[in-house]
Amino acid sequence: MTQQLTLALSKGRIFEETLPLLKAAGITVSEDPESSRKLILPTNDPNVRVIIVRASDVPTYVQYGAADFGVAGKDVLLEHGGEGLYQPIDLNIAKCRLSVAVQEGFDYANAVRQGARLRVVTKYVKTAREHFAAKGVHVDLIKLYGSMELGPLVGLSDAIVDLVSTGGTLRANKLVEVEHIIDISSRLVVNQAALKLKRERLQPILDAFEKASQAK
Ligand code: PRT
Ligand code: MG
Repeated sequence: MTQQLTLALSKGRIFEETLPLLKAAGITVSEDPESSRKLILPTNDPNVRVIIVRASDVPTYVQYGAADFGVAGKDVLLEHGGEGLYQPIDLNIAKCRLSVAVQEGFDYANAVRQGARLRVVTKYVKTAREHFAAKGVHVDLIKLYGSMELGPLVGLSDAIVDLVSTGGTLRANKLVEVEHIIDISSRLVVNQAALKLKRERLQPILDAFEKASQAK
């Protein structure tokens, strides 16, 4: 019996940047998630399908085996915790960094030196808490789901913890990076049970992904 494989991806940059890796494994996705409303996309291989989920939900689908494997940012994996997931490959895609940023003119270093209690907005509460605890910075974290850059501009917070790639979004909102927390890229995550039960089917795809991502 041929084993069915389900791959969880999010729309946008992760889908776009995973396509060449899939191609290296001989898999082409038959529909474009940007124009299709379908959440289950067939591929040229009748035994491989792609499901489209929110970026932060990819680890959950894979953890519970609703998807055998998926692609998720390190940022998302740090918040999720990685339970039930095998993370064999750094795919070197969707690269960015997680940083602390403040409004231009706000003296972050001085505020920290004075032991001030800072309000920080972020989607990454767990990672941010660990970062500031390790540095001994006192913070009140406020969870947001998007547009973190707005926080300091409207007086919601002193700082933000968010992803930065070109820095254009910070610049457009008159914010400056004051601390680099961690470099981010996307990882392949595999359900631990699927790795054992579907190894024969999964391994060639993992090998192709690894080879293609090292070539980048
Ligand atoms: O958008 P949605 O709310 O559905 O989910 P999501 O934002 O989690 O998904 P998506 O597709 O935007 O991001 C998926 C993954 O891409 C993230 O988990 C990261 O691992 C990775 N990634 C790489 C990024 C960026 N680069 C990035 N620049 N994710 C988000 N951004 C955002 C950032 O939050 C900020 O608002 O882009 C803005 C900054 O970009 P620059 O270029 O202006 O610095
Ligand atoms: Mg986004």
